[in-house]
Amino acid sequence: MYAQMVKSTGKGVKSREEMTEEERHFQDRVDADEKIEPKDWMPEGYRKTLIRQIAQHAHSEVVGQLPEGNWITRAPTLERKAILLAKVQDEAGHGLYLYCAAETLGISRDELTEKLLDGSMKYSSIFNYPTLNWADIGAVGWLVDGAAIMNQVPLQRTSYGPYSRAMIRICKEESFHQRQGYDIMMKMAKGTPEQKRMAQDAMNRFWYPALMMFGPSDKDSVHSAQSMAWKIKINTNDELRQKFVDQTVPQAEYLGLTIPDPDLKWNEETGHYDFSEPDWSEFYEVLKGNGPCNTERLEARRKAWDDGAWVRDGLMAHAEKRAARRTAAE
Ligand code: BYC
Repeated sequence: MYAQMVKSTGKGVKSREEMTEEERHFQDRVDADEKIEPKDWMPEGYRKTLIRQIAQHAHSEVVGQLPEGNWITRAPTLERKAILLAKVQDEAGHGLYLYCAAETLGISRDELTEKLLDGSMKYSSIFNYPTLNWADIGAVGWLVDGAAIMNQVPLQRTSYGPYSRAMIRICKEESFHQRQGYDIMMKMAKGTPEQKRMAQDAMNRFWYPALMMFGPSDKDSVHSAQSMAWKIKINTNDELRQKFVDQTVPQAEYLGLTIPDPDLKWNEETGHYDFSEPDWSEFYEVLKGNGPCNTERLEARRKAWDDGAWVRDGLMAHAEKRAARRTAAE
């Protein structure tokens, strides 16, 4: 498997001969599908890549609450409000499991938050797009959570134990999220002509940003080769994007919605849909901080961090007092 990987994607991955004894042993464990646990020896690059990917994912869960939280007070019915509230709370939970998984690699949650707020760590590009109306909440659940699951189901088999275990629970909840999004889209798409128009408009705006969630095309992906050799990633970005398109097109057809891509068509020979690539220059602009909502999202997170300072201080003071009392009693 490892040899195959190096041959197919090559770049930047050490050959067995270039590895130290420890690295070879580590790679053998990964190849044998053994889970790597926090106290095990691991290459520094493995630790760093995991921290980057897990934290980026955790930040995405937390920032991802913002575009949806925006509609909790305006949900059309009490039932929809309760469902959306539960979903947004789930995202906070996902962030928590992931921050805990990252902490097992020797970095604190505070440090990770600071890196998000100073812009040195990323979160998913998708959350820099606005949710303009209720149909967008359907599109986010269906397309964004749908893309997230496509990426996250294989990550249940990732080589790092705490990450893979966090992912198992997250995936269960994400499936519910995707279904609730599709349910909203079904109501809208089968509703009045105005509701159908809104559903189509949401689809038009979220389709390409959802495709971008899988990251740059394989030829431009910086980390894929090494991350796949270490089984931090199980599939390439393009493989997952293709799977997502193949899964989503029939769902859109069932809704009676049109995918905003005139070149989308079924390819008999490959057994997959051919589709147009997203505008990668837009993707890189969003990554640089120039998406429609980058500034607003980071401002909201900075405000939440500052507003929560008194809670963190209070908890620390309480913990210190308890520790002092315990020491005095000993
Ligand atoms: N957004 O070498 P590549 C969710 C960066 S869903 C921003 O291919 P990699 C949720 C990448 O970090 C979303 N940045 O990278 C859903 C790298 O830059 P750096 C979260 C992106 O890591 C619903 C550069 O581009 N899911 O949470 O091998 C509701 C080159 O890319 C993006 C995850 O994070 C992007 N879309 O592959 C609430 C899943 N794509 O770091 C919440 C775990 C790429 O070198 N993550 N970049 O400066 C992964 O599977 C991988 O990290 C990715 C990227 C497939 C995303």
